[in-house]
Amino acid sequence: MPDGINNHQAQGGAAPQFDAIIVGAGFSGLYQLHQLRDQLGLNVLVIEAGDDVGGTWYWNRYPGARCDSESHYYSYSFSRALQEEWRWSERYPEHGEIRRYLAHVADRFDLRRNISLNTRLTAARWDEAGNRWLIDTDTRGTLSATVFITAVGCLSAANIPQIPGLDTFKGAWHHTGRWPHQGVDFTGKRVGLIGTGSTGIQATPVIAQQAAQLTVFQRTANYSIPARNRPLTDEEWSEIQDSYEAIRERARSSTNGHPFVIFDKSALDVSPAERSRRYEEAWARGGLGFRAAFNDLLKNPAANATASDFIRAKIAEIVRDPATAAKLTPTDHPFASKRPPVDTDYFDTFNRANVTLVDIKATPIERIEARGIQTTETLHELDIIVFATGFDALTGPLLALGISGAGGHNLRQDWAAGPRSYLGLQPPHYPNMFTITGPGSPSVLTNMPVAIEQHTQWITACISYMRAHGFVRIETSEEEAGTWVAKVNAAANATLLPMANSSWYLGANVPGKPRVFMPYAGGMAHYARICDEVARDGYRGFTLSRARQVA
Ligand code: N01
Repeated sequence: MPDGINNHQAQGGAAPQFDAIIVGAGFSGLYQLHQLRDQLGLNVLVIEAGDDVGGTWYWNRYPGARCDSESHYYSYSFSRALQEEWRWSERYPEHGEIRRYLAHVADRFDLRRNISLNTRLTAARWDEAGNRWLIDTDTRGTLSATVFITAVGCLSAANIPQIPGLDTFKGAWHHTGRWPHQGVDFTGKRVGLIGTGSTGIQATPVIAQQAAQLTVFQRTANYSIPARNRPLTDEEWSEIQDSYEAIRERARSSTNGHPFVIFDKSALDVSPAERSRRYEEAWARGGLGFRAAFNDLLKNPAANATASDFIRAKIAEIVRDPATAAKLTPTDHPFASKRPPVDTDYFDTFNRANVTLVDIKATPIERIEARGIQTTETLHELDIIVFATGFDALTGPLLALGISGAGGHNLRQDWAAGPRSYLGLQPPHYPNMFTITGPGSPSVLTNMPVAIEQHTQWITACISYMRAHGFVRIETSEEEAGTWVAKVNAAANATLLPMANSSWYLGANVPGKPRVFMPYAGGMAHYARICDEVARDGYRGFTLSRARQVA
């Protein structure tokens, strides 16, 4: 049993008290625990619904699941020893390897004794009189903490479309974000896969190799860049080790947490021949760094059109059937205005005899029935349906927690028209609560570990400051949140990001969700500077109170 949890409640005692309760044992929760416990000496508990650590990578075990950030920087930078002892095997880490890494981190820093696995938070309530959070759980009753920290990730609430008739389907169906741990055997099966975002694009080529027949149901055609995954050689690894600090520094001082060197020219300031050479080089290198081929691809529509056209031409080159190539060609949004997928043989997979593409904008899904998916055109008979339909991103995981704050506030009601939060770190009316990579912070627009380390370190410094100065309560105001939300909107509007109508950044993928651009697009390094200034100014925008003021 983790430290601090005892059978108080079974004996009818008060809720066990902690200095901090963290929900989620992925990248954020593990590091936040390490800092609060081992730097500040706090009594901390992490609550985790899964039966092991891993967060996103605990749940996302679908075929082909691997990170699109490169392994050597999709990792923690806070411990040089950890960095030196962990050897990544491939350019991009596969889901199992990331889980092994996070399990190693949990063991190495002896974190497990403060993690309560198989424990689901069922509600979190601010107790004004006690100036504490009361955290209801399914297995350990009610716990109490001075500080409540959400480390639930941005992409953890599965979006399963409400297609009529799903319950009548005689085969099996799975959402990629809730993949069975024992895996799914596609051998000899007729498989239908719905969704062509990063996940569907990773899963399609792998499922196609095993299934008898794969039918991909595409609503929006997507740009995708080849990953060019491969094993990392010893020579490459030793080069990485030699320049690790510089790589980390570049990642931290970038706009997106990746250590890419952005070519410092507009795509329009070079000759067509040079532009094409640069795109070819970026395509050959592969990965998300394609966006760094020029410095204005996400700002200038004309510059972006050159990249979009280049990728469209590649699709036409790779896919042999012109009608399929045309369906796969994105036309309704600029490249990278949705999160660009990174693939291994995605477009080429449509050259296989056992793979079919269905454009469900042209022939929408009407219903699911016992034998398969019925579109307006035909019945696709299937044994297995894979929902690669993404997530109720950013707000979904937080709203699922059932959080109620001060003065009768309830997060679901407060965010009915979109998330309102100061710096993406705390909503008004929720004292002593922090949201790691919450909406309004750069989060999903970055290489996540960089955003996570910045947030958790900031939160740790804030709690340390409060304790050093005798503060017991920190809260922000509607005014601060409103000003910050305006900045989040302005930052998005300075880019092409809001131009993708179907983007989950805007909540557009979930019916009924307010259309609000949720992450902060002003750049990771710039955002970190703002957070540092806020701290330096005595936590400007927050009100800090001492015990007697609170009482
Ligand atoms: O989800 P998505 P994802 N009927 O929302 C379609 C991260 N990630 O799981 O575009 C039919 O992008 C939807 O269509 P449309 C990464 O940040 C990271 O693929 O809304 N189709 C779309 O095609 C990524 O961006 C890694 O028109 C429906 C697809 O389903 C994020 O996760 C790896 C539908 C969903 O695409 C989400 O990616 C994988 C419906 N009712 C993912 N509803 C890393 O490497 C939705 N769709 C770290």
